[in-house]
Amino acid sequence: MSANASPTVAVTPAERPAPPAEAPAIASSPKANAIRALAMDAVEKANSGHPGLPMGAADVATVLFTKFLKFDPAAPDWADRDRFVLSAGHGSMLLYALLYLTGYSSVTIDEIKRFRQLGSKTPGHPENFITTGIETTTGPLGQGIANAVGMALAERHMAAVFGNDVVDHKTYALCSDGDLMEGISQEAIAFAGHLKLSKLIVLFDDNGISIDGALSLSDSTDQVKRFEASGWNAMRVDGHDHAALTAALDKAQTSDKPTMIACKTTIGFGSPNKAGKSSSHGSALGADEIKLTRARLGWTAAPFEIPADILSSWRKAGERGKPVHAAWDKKLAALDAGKRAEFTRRMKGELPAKALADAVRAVKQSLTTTPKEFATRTACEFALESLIPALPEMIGGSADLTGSNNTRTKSMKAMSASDFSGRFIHYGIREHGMAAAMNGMTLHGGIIPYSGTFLVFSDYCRPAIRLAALMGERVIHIMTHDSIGLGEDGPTHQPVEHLAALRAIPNLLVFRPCDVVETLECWQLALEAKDRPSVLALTRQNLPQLSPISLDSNRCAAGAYEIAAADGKAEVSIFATGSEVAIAVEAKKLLAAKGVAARVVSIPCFELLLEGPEAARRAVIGDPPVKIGVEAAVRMGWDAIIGNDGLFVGMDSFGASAPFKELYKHFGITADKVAEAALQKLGK
Ligand SMILES: Cc1ncc(C[n+]2csc(CCOP(=O)(O)OP(=O)(O)O)c2C)c(N)n1
Repeated sequence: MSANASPTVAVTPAERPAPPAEAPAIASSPKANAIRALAMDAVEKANSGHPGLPMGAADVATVLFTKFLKFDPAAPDWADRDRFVLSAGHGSMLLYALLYLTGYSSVTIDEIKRFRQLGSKTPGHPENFITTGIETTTGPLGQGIANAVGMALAERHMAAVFGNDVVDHKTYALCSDGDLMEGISQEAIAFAGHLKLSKLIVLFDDNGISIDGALSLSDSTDQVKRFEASGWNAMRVDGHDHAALTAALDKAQTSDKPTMIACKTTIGFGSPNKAGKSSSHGSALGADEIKLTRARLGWTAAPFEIPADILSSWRKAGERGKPVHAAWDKKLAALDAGKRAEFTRRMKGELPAKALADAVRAVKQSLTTTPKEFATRTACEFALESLIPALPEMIGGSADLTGSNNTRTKSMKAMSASDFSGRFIHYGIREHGMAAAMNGMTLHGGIIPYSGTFLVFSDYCRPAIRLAALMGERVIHIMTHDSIGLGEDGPTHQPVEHLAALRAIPNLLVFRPCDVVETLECWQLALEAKDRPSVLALTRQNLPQLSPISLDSNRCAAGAYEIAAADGKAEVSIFATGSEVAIAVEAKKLLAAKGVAARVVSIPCFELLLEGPEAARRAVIGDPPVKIGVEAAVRMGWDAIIGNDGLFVGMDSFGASAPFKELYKHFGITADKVAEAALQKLGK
């Protein structure tokens, strides 16, 4: 709470104590009351949900949606619409009410009646893949504001490339105390302030209440000062005073910095006994309290009914964007035809198929004549040197590990507050903020973002990666230093459980290529996976070029393939990923010297193998007497391939600090150990 700080705009309202049960009617906006009534009714009917935030933030949302937000309910995907992110996703009824009232066809009154029911367009938290008009999936607090930063950054980049005539919109986010308490919000705020994302406007629902009670139980941050310290323009307003809100939003329109407006509100506004209390946060008000609240707000319509004049004035607000949209269509039509086609292609997320195919083929051709012994992180940079010129939508970055991740090619200019046309982003040491901003960039459209950090820090990105997978968004994470093979940095930096943990996320592709050819092919697959995120786990240490090159096909597309066939009928199948494929190939030679025929299968992507046709899976896994998995990581997940009686050579503890070759020996991940294990199982 920040009651002692001086206001920048309008008045700082006094604390509003909850009024007694018999409180008299209060002056309130009928439009905002429509939101309040819908939130009360829907939560009551579902007997589940969060009425407090929608009731408290109804005035803020009303001013924003009726006076400022540029949108067209008839064209929810209009490229130049303002983006609105409800970062506090638990207040989903605020968004559903707004979509219904302004006239989006996705949310009807029947859908509001089906709030939180199976198959409805109104699930507990906003899901952008379910309900048209919702920009991003929120619920895990803090993600939305970081998504908004990515959206605002994407807007600046696209404007730099295609011009302000066709790209000129704002990004608004409504955040709660919880959003701003989460650590990710600091990453997002600091990054946005540094980049002077002046078209980003955060509306803070400053109600001083969270689930446990008053915010004073756990926080005493002055949020205005905090934002100011991060380079924002910040102000305080009475969040129920439409004139004050309008003045603040007006001021934000021309700011040269991102703006935060702390809107002092009362959670559960209008409820005589629950307003200002955490009891209105996350459960139905109850029939009696709803009755009292209606009386207090002067709301006489039946449940789920919006009086015609109020609905009509909301619908009129929804029509505001129509002429603006029509004018924009003309601006798009006036663009040079090539530029227009490119803008449209990029916003649709379509790849330049021929350019990509040509780039991949050219690199393969060069590797046919000049094989490379590269670390796969270097192989990644090698691939990027050809992919970056071919795909202008690729925007790279790193969380301060650029030289280690090899994600920046020679031609890439860094993005900055004074030049957003660059294609490389220095995210700073902000892995979580980076991953969430990348989600926002993809959601904005026109961009395929890729990151860089160490695989061990995928834990720091995980909540955002999970949401990318849930939303089905193409973001690509380059995660290097993918095992004990990173050596001397030791166990804090050596991932052992991370591959398994990432493979556990549904809809995420986890690639671990074994050499330069597979790295290129995995890049191609990640780019082509329009509806899912990918992680590429890459090595620090050099690896030989082992994969046979197929100019016209992508061997990694099946998830696994036989990289070295057995001489004769295989007694042993060795399955390996990434850096351990070379070890498996050595083990095969050792077994051959003992008269044992072995084959080696490289598995660059478990998901593609396990999702693929059963016959292909059976064929590549085969059924030899001995199956061995080799991966410098934990066994979890491997039984799907080697069976629970399969052998596994990998890690079952944390690593250690030493040169990498010594570590492989120390932890027994060597060709000798693989061959030994196979011979023992065969009784030889
Ligand atoms: C990362 C995360 N942690 C916890 C929760 C559970 N949760 C939902 S709302 C909330 C806090 C509510 O306080 P506030 O953000 O101030 O929202 P308000 O009470 O104003 O609606 C919590 C802890 C969550 N959604 N996301």
